[in-house]
Amino acid sequence: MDRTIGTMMNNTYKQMRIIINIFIFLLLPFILHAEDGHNLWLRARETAPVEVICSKKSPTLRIAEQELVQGWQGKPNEKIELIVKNDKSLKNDGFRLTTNTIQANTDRGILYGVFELLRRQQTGQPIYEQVCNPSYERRILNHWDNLDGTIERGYAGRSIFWRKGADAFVVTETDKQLWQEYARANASIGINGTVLNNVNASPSILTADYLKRTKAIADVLRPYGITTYLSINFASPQVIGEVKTADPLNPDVVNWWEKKVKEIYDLIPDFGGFLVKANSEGQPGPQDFGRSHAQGANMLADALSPFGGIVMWRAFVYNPSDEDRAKQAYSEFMPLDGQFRDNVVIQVKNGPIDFQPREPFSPLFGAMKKTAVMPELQITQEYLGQSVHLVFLATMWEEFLKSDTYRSGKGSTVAYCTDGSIFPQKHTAIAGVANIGSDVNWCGHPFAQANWYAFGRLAWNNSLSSGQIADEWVKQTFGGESDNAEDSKPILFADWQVNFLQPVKQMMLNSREAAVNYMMPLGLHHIFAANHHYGPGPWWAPEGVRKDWTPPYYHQADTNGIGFDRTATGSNAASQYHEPLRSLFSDPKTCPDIYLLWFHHLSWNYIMKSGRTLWNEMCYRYDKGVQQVREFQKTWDEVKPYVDEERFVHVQSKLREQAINAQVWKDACLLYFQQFSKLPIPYDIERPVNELGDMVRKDRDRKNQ
Ligand code: GCW
Repeated sequence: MDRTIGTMMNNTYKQMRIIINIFIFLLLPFILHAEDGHNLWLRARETAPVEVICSKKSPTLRIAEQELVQGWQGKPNEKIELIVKNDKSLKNDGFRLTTNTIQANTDRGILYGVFELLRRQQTGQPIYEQVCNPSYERRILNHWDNLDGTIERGYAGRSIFWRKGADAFVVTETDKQLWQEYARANASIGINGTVLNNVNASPSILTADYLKRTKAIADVLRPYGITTYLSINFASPQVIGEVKTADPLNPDVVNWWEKKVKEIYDLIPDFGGFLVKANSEGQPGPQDFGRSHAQGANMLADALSPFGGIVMWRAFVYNPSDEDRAKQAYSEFMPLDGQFRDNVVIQVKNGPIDFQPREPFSPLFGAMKKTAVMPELQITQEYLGQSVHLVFLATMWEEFLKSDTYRSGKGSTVAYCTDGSIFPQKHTAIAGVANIGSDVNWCGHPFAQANWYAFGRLAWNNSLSSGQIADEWVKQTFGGESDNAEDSKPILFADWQVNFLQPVKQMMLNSREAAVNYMMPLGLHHIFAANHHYGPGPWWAPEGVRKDWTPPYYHQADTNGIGFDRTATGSNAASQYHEPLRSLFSDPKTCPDIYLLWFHHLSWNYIMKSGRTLWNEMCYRYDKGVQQVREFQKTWDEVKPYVDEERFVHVQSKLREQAINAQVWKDACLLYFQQFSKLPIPYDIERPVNELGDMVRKDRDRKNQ
C-alpha cells in the first residue's frame, strides 16, 4: 500500500515546482574528489541559503534546523516552517510535507520530513503536498556486537560501541562523534531504534559498567530519534544475580528482572526494551525449566510494561531432531498464538531456515493472527559474499515483503501481515541485522552501504521498489560532485545519467539474482563450506557435526537426483503454507523454478519448464551467475570517468575477487554434483577451471589454520 496520500496543490504550480527541482538537480556541478565513503549517502554538497522558522525548541528540532541549513539545495532564501501540531492523518512519526512547511505530531517526524525534503532535492524528485507515514512503528537495527568489540558475522571492522581493554568503559569524544554520525545516518533514512549487542548475549551487558556505557550511547542517539534496546541472556539472574534459577515463574527471578528493568529505566527513561534469543543454538531459555516461550517472554514483558518497554522474542529455533529444520519454528510457535502479552513481538527471519541467498518466506508470517510478528532481515551479508561480493539486497527484501501468504485471502502479503494493515497489533516493527563496523566506510564494501540504506527506506515504506531505492542511493552516493583529476571538464547530468546512473543501477538490481545463480540456483540452500558461510562446501559433512549444520542434509544429492523433499512424501513442510501455496509448492509442475529444489527431490533428468533437464538447467544457471559477475566488471570499468579514483579502485578490486569466487562456486558445485549425476556439463558452456580435489583440500586446510 502506498502510504503517501493527498495532493492539494494546483496542478500547474505543482508541475512548475517539479521542473524547478529537476532543473536545480541538473545544474549541479560534478567535481570528483577522492572519497573514503565515510559520509555515506550524506556527502557535502553545494547549498543555498534558507530561512528556517520553528516556534518550538528541542534538541531534535535543532538538528532538523541545522540539517536544512547545511543541506538546502532549493531556491535560495526560501522560508521553511517546521510545525509540531497534532494531526489525525499522521501516524507515529509521519509528517506532512508541502513546498514550504513540514508538519508532524512529533519532533522526530519533523526530522524525518527534513531528510525527505533534502533527499528529494538531491535526487531531483518532486516536492508537493503529501502525507508520509511510516509502514512500521519501530524500524530497528540489530547489532550482533560482542562486548569484547568483535562482531558476529561482521565484515567491516570492530564494534563502534564496545571494546575490551583498559579503556573499555571510557567514553571519548571520538566515540561520541562516531555515535553521532551513526545516529544521523540512521535518522536520515527513518531508522528509529537500535539493539546495541549480540543476540548471543553476554549476561554482563546488564552489569553496572555496561549499563552506564549504554546510557552514554543512548544519550547521543536520542536527539536523532533513535531508541536504545539491549539483547539479554535469559540466564542472567543466575549468572550475574544471586538467584539460583532463571525459571520465569519463580518469584525471585521475576523480582530480579523487575529490579533490573527499573535500574535501566532510571538511567535511560526512554529505553526501548529487550531482544531475546532463547532456547536456540545453545542459548538458555524458559524451556530449560520446562516453561514455554510464551511464559518466558511474558515474564519479561510484564517487567517492562510499566515503563512502556517491549520484548522482541526471536522465533529462530531448531533442535537437532529428526524434524525438518525448515518446519521447526512454525511447529513450536503456532500453538502459542494468542498466549503472548501485547508488548511482545515475535521476531521472525524472512525465511524458514536462515538468511539464505533465496528462501520462500517463513510460513509464520500471516499464520500467527493473534500475536504481533515482525520480520528480521539480514543486512550483513553472512551468506551473500560478506563484504567482498556486490549484492544489493533490496530486490530480495522486495520479493519477500510482496510475497502473498494468502492467510487473509489473496493479497495478504508479508508486508500487510506485519505492518498492521491486516491484523490489529499494538506494536509493529521490523529489524535488520546491521552490517556496520569501525571500517572508515562503515560497511566494508562501498556498495554494502546501499543495503543499510535500503533497509531503512523499506522499513519506512515497505512498498518502495528496489529500483527507486537504488536510484536514490546512487544519486546521493556518487552523484552531485566530481573533479576528475585527469580531466576537469564538467560532466553534464544527462551524460552522467546515461553513462553512470543507469548501468550502475542495473548492475545493482541484477546482483542478487547473479549471486543466487553462482551459489545456489533453483532452490538449493545452505551448501556453504564449514561454518564461515562464504565459499562452497557441498561436500562438507564431518563425523560428529550436527546433521542440520552440514550441506548434504540440505541438498540431498544422490545418484537418483537432488533436492529436499518437503512435500507429503517427504517432510511435508509445504503443508505449513496456506492454500493455494501448499498445492502450488507441492507439485513440481507448478512449483516456481526458484523454489524447486527447496521443495522437491527430482531426478537429474527431470524435464524443466525450459525444456532442459534439471542437470543441464543447473549447469546453465551456475554458468550464468559467473557471466553476470564478468558483466559487472565491464560495467564498472566503463564508468571509471564518473567515479573518484579511491572508490573506483576499491570496487574494481572487490569485483575481481567476486569473479574469482563465483567461478569457484560454479566449479565446486558442478564438479561435486557431477559425481552423482554422471552427466556431462553441456558443451556450449565454459568448462570448470578448478579441480574438485584442490577446492576440497583448500577448504579443509583453511579450516585447520
Ligand atoms: O545464521 C545464524 C548465524 C549465527 C547467528 C544466528 C542467529 C547470532 O550463523 O551467527 O547468531 O544465525 O540468528 O541467532
